[in-house]
Amino acid sequence: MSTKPHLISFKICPFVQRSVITMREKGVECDVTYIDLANKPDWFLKLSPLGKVPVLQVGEEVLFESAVINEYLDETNAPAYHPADPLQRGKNRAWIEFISQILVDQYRNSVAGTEADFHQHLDAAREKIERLETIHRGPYFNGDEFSLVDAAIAPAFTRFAVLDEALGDRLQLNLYAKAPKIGEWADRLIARDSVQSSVVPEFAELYIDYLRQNGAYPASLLD
Ligand SMILES: N[C@@H](CCC(=O)N[C@@H](CS)C(=O)NCC(=O)O)C(=O)O
Repeated sequence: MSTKPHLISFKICPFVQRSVITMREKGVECDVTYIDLANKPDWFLKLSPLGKVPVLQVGEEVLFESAVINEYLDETNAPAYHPADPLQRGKNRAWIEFISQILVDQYRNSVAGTEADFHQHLDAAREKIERLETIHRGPYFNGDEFSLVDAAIAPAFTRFAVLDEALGDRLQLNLYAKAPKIGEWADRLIARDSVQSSVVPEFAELYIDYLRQNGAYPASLLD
């Protein structure tokens, strides 16, 4: 039997991507099973208490919630990406939760059915990005070293970049106009090997297809 952890994934899930980035950064190998969230297998529902990915199986044990999985990976594979100081570690955890809300805004923005909804959720994400601008140290969230906060936000940058690449002239996302440090952070993280290799090669097509299948406003601009 394999001793590698087993990740249960959905190819375009940003929360799964967080854990894959952490594994890539730390050189942790894992087995991956992709599932279709529109048709969840029974074995998955038995494992995942909330019916959500990511799930990480470690031997007979099951972990869920991306922030928890990332802390487990961090604690069991050096070097540590969470600060040693309890106050700083707590702050990092708090900002990871804040960034989870950007992922929610980003999801709602991308699948919005109308232009008004699209802008409402884009504005919510932009507001949070501008707030991050006031506390971001650079080049990474805590300064020189990559951290779990960097792993947490990179999937948002990945998805906004795909939308910008496909539809930038029509959508005018302008996310970083008032947050130049966050714009640089996005470019730096997107260029990182761990982030590049954290999604399947056909990610951009799958993502756009998903928006089309969901009747999303941004996808309607492609036709
Ligand atoms: N808080 C969770 C969020 C995970 C999540 O929302 N995963 C989505 C896919 S990106 C999911 O599995 N959704 C299935 C559902 O809600 O039915 C985490 O950080 O792991």
